Amino acid sequence: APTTPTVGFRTIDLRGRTLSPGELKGAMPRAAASASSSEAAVQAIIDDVRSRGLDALRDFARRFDGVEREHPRVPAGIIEAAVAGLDAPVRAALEEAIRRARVFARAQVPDDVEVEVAPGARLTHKWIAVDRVGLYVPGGLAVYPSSVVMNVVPAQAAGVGSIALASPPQKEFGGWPHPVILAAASMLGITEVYAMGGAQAIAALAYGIEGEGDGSGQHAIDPVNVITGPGNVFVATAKRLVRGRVGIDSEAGTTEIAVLADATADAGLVAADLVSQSEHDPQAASVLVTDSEDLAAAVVEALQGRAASTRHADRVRTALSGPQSGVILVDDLDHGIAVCDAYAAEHLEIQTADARAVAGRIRNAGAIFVGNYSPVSLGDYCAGSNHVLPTSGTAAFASGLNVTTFLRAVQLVDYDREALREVSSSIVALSRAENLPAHGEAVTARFDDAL
Ligand code: HSO
Ligand code: ZN
Repeated sequence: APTTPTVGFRTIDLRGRTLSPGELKGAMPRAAASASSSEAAVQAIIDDVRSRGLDALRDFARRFDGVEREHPRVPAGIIEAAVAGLDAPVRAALEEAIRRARVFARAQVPDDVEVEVAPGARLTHKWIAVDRVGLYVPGGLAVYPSSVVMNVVPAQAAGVGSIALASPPQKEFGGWPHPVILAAASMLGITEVYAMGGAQAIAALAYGIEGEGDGSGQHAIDPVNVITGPGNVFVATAKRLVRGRVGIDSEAGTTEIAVLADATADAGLVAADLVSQSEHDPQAASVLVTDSEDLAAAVVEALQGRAASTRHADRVRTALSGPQSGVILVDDLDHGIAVCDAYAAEHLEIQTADARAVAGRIRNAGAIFVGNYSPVSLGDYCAGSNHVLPTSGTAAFASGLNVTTFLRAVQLVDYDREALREVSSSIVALSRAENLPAHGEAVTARFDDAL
């Protein structure tokens, strides 16, 4: 008899069923959207940070993080010590991760577009980086120095001039963020780091924090224009609540992996990849989509062994057994692709014959991992791609973190006299149609000689 609890990987059998797009979406293994029950609590935290500033941050650090300190700014000496104490192989790995991420991010920088829509009528679509950004790096069940790289590299490639980083204070590290997070920040040239987490960190970045009443008028923390980075439900809710005042990236919630596999897939590898992401969180989602009953059975079998022996066995077992995880049986590959598009996974692995062609047909996913040698773990750390990706189906309309997250496009309008004269009657006609004649008059005033 097995001494370890089994993994209850559920089965959703969609074979032979014709579902409408709405029904198909409803059939996906997703936990009911976390209600906005926390919204009022999060708004209260934001309001408190706005009105009491540093005092509020101090209180929240005590209450939520069990940490006592005057100011959240991480002193240079603490960052230097973290760099000095960095394990050599970890440093080398971070360097490689940064190098690859920079190559990809720099290549993403879009060119400005300049056109002449008529003689002398010039338009430019011009990209400009936002002035200042706040990057959030979580530190809950795990700490994520890799997320420092994922946030900072595209912001720098975009040309953002001022970057602040926030990460929760860790009691076991003297109330500062995890030293590997500090070291990673320093390797990227980031020195403005704050030990603050949760909704209070998002509020401080969005609204800024006044300095102590020393009459200097100096902000202790300057407000930012854009906040990015993954976080727990409080962080995600806070980002939603401050949106509008600042820009935010797409919702990067609890991690998800979907694998589209056929009979040619290696069940052991599929299981390894499903387990890898489920170690993030008991709520993590691991989904297998396949037209092969034999493969499904082999994966479920392999999951039992892996789940039993892995370090975070409890978390993994809970995640795999939850309603958000399981195998979806489909009729064939076309059906599988439709199901993957309906699910719109944060990460989608393609482990089928001709994986590249199949990947080319996928429309909804945060990131697609093609074939046997592109596991999600590669993308989590060292592929050069970004691991801050849209979750819970938002990949149907949102993108993962990238250079354009930190850019705006300004439209430059540059007509000469003749070019304006050319369209003046159109402007007058439309301004009359909208009962806004002064709009037309602003144009005809330039050609009074012609009236
Ligand atoms: N899979 C996570 C990112 C991560 N994994 C960081 C390990 N460290 C969300 O994409
Ligand atoms: Zn991961």
